[in-house]
Amino acid sequence: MKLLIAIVQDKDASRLSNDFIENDIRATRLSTTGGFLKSGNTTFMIGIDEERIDEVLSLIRESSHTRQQFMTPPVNLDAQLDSTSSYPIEVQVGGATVFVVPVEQFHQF
Ligand code: 2BA
Repeated sequence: MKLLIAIVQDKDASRLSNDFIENDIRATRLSTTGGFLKSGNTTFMIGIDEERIDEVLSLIRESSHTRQQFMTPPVNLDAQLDSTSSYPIEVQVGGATVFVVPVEQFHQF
């Protein structure tokens, strides 16, 4: 068994959640926050047999979209006055970030 940790954008999470249910894939959905943009995203924890990893990755790939987002960097008071550092910058987010982690033991009591 492996644990897939998949970080997806909130806009893609509902569809992916439904895809998991339709395909009998057990998942736990967590509300998380991106460390860089400090905006909400969704993290799925999926315990799955090794032979189904590709199936899960395909579902994640199909439902996760790349989007452009804007973020305003924090103002640096030490910077020179003509600095453009407080202007919004465009950041590309997604599709999905996925970690595949070995599972030593799995119990359900
Ligand atoms: P955030 O940390 O909010 O990052 C959002 C997007 O901002 C990232 O998209 C990336 O394009 C950009 N970004 C992140 N850190 C940056 C930096 N230091 N300088 C410039 N641009 C930066 P994604 O790479 O698609 O990541 C989407 C979300 O996935 C991240 O949200 C974070 O929650 C998670 N994530 C990505 N890589 C991760 C990693 N190695 N470990 C843990 N979480 C990760």
